[in-house]
Amino acid sequence: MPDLPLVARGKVREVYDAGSDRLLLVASDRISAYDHVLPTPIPDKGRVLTALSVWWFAQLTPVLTEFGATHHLVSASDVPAEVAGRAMLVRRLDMLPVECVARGYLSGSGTVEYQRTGAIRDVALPAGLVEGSRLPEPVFTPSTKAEVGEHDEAIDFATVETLVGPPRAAELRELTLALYRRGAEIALEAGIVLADTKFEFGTSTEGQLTLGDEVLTPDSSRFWPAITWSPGAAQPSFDKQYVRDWLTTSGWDRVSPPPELPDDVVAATRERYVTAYEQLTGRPFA
Ligand code: Q0T
Repeated sequence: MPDLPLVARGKVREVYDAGSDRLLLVASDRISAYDHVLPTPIPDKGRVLTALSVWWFAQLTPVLTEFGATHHLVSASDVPAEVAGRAMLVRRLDMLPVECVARGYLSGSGTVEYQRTGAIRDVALPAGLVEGSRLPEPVFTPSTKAEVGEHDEAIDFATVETLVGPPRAAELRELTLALYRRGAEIALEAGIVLADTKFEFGTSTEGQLTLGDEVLTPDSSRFWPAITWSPGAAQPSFDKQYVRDWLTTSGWDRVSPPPELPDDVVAATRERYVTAYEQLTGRPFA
């Protein structure tokens, strides 16, 4: 949409070339569920997720500084008018080919692998955990970005070492866990369980380890309301529960193109994103 060369288009956002060593990340109002992008946008989703990410970059700066690292955000205000509020001007990085996942609770693909093997790749876990259980310690469960349409593939730590070298691999694991711990602590104070999240890192032109992408949003993380947290069954998703519940009862087969969402589901989902932002930041969403 801005008058810049498109570099990449994802399911719910776009990346533009913004000149020498800069990119413009633009979040859309599109929402995905069950691996499909829905035809109905959620008004303000792009602005809420961008504002949340910007807020988290500031919250996490002390952790990054401890590790001699930084983040890629340059400005969320110096952006083209057409995308104001839902765009971030960032430093262009050499991205590391590892999705840095931290999990503090068992869920999703983590539960599936744990039930089969008692571990997630090379990370052994205690017996008796169920969907939604809090882990004794947060764990680093990296993955590789899959080809378009495929799911990310879990990899073991030795594979991370092969991909980025042993010293960088160790740094990624420790920094990922430190960022997750701080993020989960802040979220829990606001009544939100941060079950897991995915970070992406790169190196700056000067060689500094740099946190990229969007951070600790509902699109890159699992947020659960703390008040209903109850291990043993799937936890309600903070943001998409109304959408998933409605799609389930709609009769959609999860294969055909998904149906349009009704207005009440759109409104309730928009409210969930705004509530997540306001609850976490303590600020009204403008
Ligand atoms: C990236 C260089 O393409 C992506 O999403 C699909 C639309 C994700 N992605 C981001 C980069 C970034 C960032 N963030 C950066 N700062 N520098 N590349 C590459 N892919």
